[in-house]
Amino acid sequence: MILEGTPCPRKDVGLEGGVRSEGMLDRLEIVEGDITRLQVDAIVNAANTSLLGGGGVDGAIHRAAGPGLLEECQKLGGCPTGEARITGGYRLPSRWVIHTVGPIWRGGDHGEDDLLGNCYRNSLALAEQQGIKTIAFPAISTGAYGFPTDRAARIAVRVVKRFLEHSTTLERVMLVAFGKAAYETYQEAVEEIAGYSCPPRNKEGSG
Ligand code: AR6
Repeated sequence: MILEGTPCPRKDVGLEGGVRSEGMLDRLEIVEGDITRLQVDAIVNAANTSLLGGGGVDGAIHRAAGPGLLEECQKLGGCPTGEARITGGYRLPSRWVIHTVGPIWRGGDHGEDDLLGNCYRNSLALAEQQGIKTIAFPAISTGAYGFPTDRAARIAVRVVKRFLEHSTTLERVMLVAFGKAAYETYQEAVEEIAGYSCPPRNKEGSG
């Protein structure tokens, strides 16, 4: 296992109102750990509009990918908030990196929710265009950009859920929680929005 924690969901209790999105339920997973170690087709970077690197997950991705990533990013000419761009993954285990720019939290009435939703939607659309089957997202905007984590988790789950209801090419979408609290926040969001229970973190067999 590369990551700690138990993928979620395992338990399919269906969606409320009798509408079952058969495939969606086992294509959305919550995992805890370092996104740079994930063996997926693409990892998403929570970048800034320059696309020239920074701290947080952006810094970790650039460090793990090596200088080739920055060289390619320099040719992209930046990226507006809410949009997404794709590059290679260089020394990362993932073949691609999708860079998206989350909104800076300014109290919630400056379009932050829509912009954050756009990040997930545009990244997933780009992945689909590229034929990517497995993709992992960090909790965009919830670090340096100050977006409240529970609100961001609900937006992430809602957008991914809707997208998967229409996508036939994406096989697995992972929401990566960096730490226990973030994992629990995602658990709650999945239970509330997708209508199923996640297993407790680090259940049986992990101590
Ligand atoms: N794996 C998974 N998640 C991580 C990792 C990791 N290795 N490292 C941090 N996180 P942030 P933002 C989580 O600040 O808020 C950068 O300087 C972290 O706990 O990385 O979108 C950019 O260049 C948090 O939940 O991104 C921008 O200037 C989440 O990733 C700015 O920060 C996002 O935190 C973007 O801020």
